[in-house]
Amino acid sequence: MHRPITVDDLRSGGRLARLGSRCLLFPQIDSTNGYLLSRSAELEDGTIAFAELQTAGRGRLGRRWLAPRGSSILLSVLLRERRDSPLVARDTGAPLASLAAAVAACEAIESCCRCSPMLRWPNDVVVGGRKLGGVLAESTPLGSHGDMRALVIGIGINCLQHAGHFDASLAESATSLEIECSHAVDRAALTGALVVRLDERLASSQVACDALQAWRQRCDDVGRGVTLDHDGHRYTGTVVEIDDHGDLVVELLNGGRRCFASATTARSW
Ligand code: BT5
Repeated sequence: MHRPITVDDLRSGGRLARLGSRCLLFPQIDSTNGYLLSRSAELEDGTIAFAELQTAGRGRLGRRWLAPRGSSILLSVLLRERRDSPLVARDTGAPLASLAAAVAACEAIESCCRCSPMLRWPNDVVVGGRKLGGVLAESTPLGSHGDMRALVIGIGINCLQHAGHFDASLAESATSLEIECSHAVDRAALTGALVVRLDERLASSQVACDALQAWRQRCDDVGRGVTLDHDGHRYTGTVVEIDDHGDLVVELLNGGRRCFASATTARSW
């Protein structure tokens, strides 16, 4: 059913501890992440932004997120965190927050759909080896003292697309719940479930740290071959582990072990 998502849908999953202080719905916007980041000084912690269409949806490293109007969940949340919070510490890619949100997306999908997504480092939600969704965590300093940061976590989940709805460049790599599930997909119910799971997973930095374990259990990257682009160089090797910072540890083909941070590393599909 193609009806726009409402504020009631966003709150329909149950009681919220941190998220939902304010819920903003956009029929069309450039990017929900961009909106929350640019207004982070005036918006409250826990603000949610949801869009039916993004005209400049963002992926990592300057890439685009493409989704037809009304087809998807395109949702971002704003958190105000101390600069030394594990959620934002080390780099602006905020790897722990991103991993926690990806776990929340899988949990929400499993609770609403007969579908069990997997996770692929650093931020992909996948089904059958195809990308169903992605997470983009971005952060910016707040205020003049510099001890607080705005952390914006955006999630895109393909819900109602059929094969022909995807951009030609995504034909081989993308999928949707509509394609993967043998039943009608309730985008509104899934949106409510996602907000609740995000609320649980992002309520505190400790909970987000715990999400790392859940993330590892849903990821089968370890032992697999991987090709990565980092700092102008291409690296090939075998994944050893995802370490406690959310970085990928790789045994390189040409010898040695190296750790790759998500904020600066692109992975070949
Ligand atoms: C991501 O980046 O996967 C993060 C996606 C985050 C999107 C959400 S939507 C709400 C919020 N507001 C925003 O502006 N963004 C967030 P990355 O790993 O860089 O993946 C991007 C790549 O995935 C693109 O270069 C395409 O190859 C592919 N792609 C684009 N749209 C896709 C889609 N709908 N389904 C599957 N793959 C897609």
